[in-house]
Amino acid sequence: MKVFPLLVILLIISACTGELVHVTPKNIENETLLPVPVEPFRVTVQNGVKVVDMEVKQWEFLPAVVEVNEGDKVRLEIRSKDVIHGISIPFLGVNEKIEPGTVVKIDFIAEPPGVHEFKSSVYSGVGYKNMKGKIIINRKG
Ligand SMILES: [Cu+2]
Repeated sequence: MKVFPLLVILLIISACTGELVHVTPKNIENETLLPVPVEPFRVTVQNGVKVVDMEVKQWEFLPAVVEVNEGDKVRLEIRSKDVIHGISIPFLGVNEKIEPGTVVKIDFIAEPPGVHEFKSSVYSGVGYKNMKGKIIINRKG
């Protein structure tokens, strides 16, 4: 019975480290049996500003992709649903701590066009390295 040793090895590995069985956004993409959490991309226009209602939790940003148009006035309003997180948005030179119970507001004019990445900047547990997102700025015209 060749399956047995492999099974024992897997059991030992999974008993030793929680990380191996931990579900991260990366392996959700590859795992068709797991339901993929879908939350609406909430954006409202307030006084000409596109306000994006963002949530952060272990270990993701919702939405993880924010798409706006070049020249838009944008405000990200970010709330933590659990522990302290951070958001680093290099193209804006922004690095903010997000504490539960507070709203972090990040205002900017959408430029330059392109795909700009952001990520968590505060260690918030084993999955924090997966906390990434993108701000897509579509070129005008
Ligand atoms: Cu985090």
